[in-house]
Amino acid sequence: RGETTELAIDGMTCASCVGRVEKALARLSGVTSATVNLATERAHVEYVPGALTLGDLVAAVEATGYEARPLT
Ligand code: 9UX
Repeated sequence: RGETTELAIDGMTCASCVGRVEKALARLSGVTSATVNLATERAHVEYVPGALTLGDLVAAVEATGYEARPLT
């Protein structure tokens, strides 16, 4: 088990958005788990410590077309 963090995600309006954001995060090298909750508009991410920065997570989400803000 690695590091965990939460991101606030803006711009998701349907379940497919959730899938897109989860996929964008899970694709990053070092991410071991990414789950997105549409109701709370939050992403929960587990990753290998030191493998990436919060900025990398934010950039991956924003490249997919949503807004992201680290909560930790
Ligand atoms: Mo649903 Mo999200 O039709 O970008 S995939 S709104």
